[in-house]
Amino acid sequence: MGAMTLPAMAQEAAEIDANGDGVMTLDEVQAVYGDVTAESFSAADENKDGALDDDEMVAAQEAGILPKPAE
Ligand SMILES: [Ca+2]
Ligand SMILES: [Ca+2]
Repeated sequence: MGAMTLPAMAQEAAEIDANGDGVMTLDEVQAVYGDVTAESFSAADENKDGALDDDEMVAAQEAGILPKPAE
């Protein structure tokens, strides 16, 4: 455990973003949260570009669309 200066959300997003391109695709999200459906992903993808950025991920977690990171 290091990087204590990073917000927990940013750490989690970095873990989900397997290829490090700054956005999370459905495949990447499902690799971490296997029960996330395409429907849930689409609901979280507010700008409908087919990927979640940090803001969309946080908003979706706050809205209960996607699971929050384990505490
Ligand atoms: Ca990615
Ligand atoms: Ca998006």
